[in-house]
Amino acid sequence: MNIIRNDWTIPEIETIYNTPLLELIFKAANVHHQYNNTAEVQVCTLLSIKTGGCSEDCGYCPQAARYQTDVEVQPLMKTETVLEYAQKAKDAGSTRFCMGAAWREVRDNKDFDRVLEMVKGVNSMGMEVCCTLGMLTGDQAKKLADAGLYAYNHNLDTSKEHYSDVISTRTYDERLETLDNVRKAGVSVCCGGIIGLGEQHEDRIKMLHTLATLPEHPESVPINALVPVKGTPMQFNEKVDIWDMVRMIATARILMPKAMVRLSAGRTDMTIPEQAMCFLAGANSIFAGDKLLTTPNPSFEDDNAMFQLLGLTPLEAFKGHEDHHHHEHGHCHN
Ligand code: SAM
Ligand code: DTB
Ligand code: SF4
Repeated sequence: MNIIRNDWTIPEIETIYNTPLLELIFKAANVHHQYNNTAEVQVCTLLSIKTGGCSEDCGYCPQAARYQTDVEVQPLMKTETVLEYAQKAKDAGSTRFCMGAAWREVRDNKDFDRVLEMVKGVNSMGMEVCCTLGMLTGDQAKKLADAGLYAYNHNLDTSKEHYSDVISTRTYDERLETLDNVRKAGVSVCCGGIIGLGEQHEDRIKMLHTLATLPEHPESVPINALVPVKGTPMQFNEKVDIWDMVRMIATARILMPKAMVRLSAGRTDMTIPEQAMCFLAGANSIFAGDKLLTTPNPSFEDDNAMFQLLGLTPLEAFKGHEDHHHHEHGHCHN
């Protein structure tokens, strides 16, 4: 069966998520092998272009101004500096460069103009450019698209029901609206969540349901394990169990066969065999470079060694979804 479905039901997803672990991994690995080249893993590099001092109250985030964390506030970087980082990432083998800003939303000002410049610059280097800047209007999404933006990251983080326990300064519907604006501008959608926020299994299932029943699946789905940061309300949250991570990745893979499922935050706490289990369960993308936005991540050297060991190769730029800009929205591949 080679069909992409957008009509998954909660009971169906529940059944998949609750499948005995090895059976679930086996099924996900099968789907992955059927739809994708399982040897190819996309390597993305993150750069925080504006750090800390954020007005939001996301309970997991070290960049929220209201929490006392060790993050140093930094205004928007110079374009030149950002392009230097992008070149380094490219030289290290990254094919996607993602710029993150600790903003609630984009405002139409000089800073946004500068981000548009950065997007143009990175795009002209032949890398896929991604941004994560908070909420966007339709107009702002179009401006980013015109500047050459390839993808936009905007996470749902958890279920609609659990959302207000994690964040009170914006709503789930506002998140969905931005995703819609991004989609309509013809930009590839990157949207996923975090586990370890004190949610129930039910919340994870509901979040996956929301993602898998969007009019079009996100082209990439980051699955983050909470990185507990000192000073945030979630600093003492329990460490995410590796098997929960595997279960989440496998379920995402089965529901959204063609999406890039990204094994995102949390890899510094995982061994290579544990990460291998995630790749087997369908993960086919990682963030590389020794820093995520503000927290540590494995080095390029360590990841290269892991790729060698596991027989993985970095995915070329623009290969994952070369038809993205050509196919009609709302139309499923088959
Ligand atoms: N401010 C923008 C926003 O919130 O959309 C963009 C940057 S924000 C830091 C990007 C994403 O990073 C969040 O949506 C969240 O999923 C993830 N994130 C932030 N802190 C994290 C943490 N401590 N552990 C895991 N993921 C985290
Ligand atoms: C995503 O889902 N994870 C990345 C990226 N998208 C922007 C961010 C992870 C941030 C982890 C905490 C930090 O480094 O500040
Ligand atoms: Fe701000 Fe984004 Fe962090 Fe929330 S996740 S506090 S919006 S930077």
